[in-house]
Amino acid sequence: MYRLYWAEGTASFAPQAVLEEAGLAYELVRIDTTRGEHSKPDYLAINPAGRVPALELPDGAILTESAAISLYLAERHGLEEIAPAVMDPDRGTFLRWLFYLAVTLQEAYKPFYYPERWSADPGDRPRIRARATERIIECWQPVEAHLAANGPYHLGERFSLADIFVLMNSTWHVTPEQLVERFPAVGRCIALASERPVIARCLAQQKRVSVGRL
Ligand SMILES: N[C@@H](CCC(=O)N[C@@H](CS)C(=O)NCC(=O)O)C(=O)O
Repeated sequence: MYRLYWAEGTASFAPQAVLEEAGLAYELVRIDTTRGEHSKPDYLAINPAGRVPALELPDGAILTESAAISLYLAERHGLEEIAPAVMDPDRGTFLRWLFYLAVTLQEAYKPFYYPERWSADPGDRPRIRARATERIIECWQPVEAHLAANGPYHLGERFSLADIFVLMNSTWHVTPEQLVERFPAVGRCIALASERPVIARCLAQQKRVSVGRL
């Protein structure tokens, strides 16, 4: 059985959504990041980077990195509809956006949430966060342009893992209503993705945990 080390409001959302899309049995292990459990020895023994998510495979091996875990699971379990296979004409566009969302957009949120990693001087924090806020918007712009021209999903009418990553990134936005107001094509993609039963279930679970009702 898979074991997903998971925390609400984190990059564990996408791997969980893929496990659910595939209908796989898995154990969900909550890492309470609000109490710093991701930095404690028990979790560091699983993921020495101290980041969530991590996936334990049935043979005991550990995978980290949300995009790698998600793609691995989708390909391993034949979810070719949401992860176009090697010879699929949509493969290139799919990989382009999956990587962009995981590597560029996702990372743009880091200085906002962890400004202390960009400067040891606490006085620098407001400036780092202000610039991160601008940078986040810059990084959403190409996503909006692509979805406006090719949407509603990244692959047109075909829902994919890339759309799960857009939704996940949007949950990190401090003012999601402003994000969708500014980027309507992103808003439409997120709204459609959220209506899918599996995604709705994962979102509801995040909410339940956030208000202390796991
Ligand atoms: N690139 C990694 C990023 C993982 C990551 O940074 N997760 C955040 C939560 S979204 C985390 O564990 N933060 C704790 C920390 O950085 O100390 C992935 O996509 O899995």
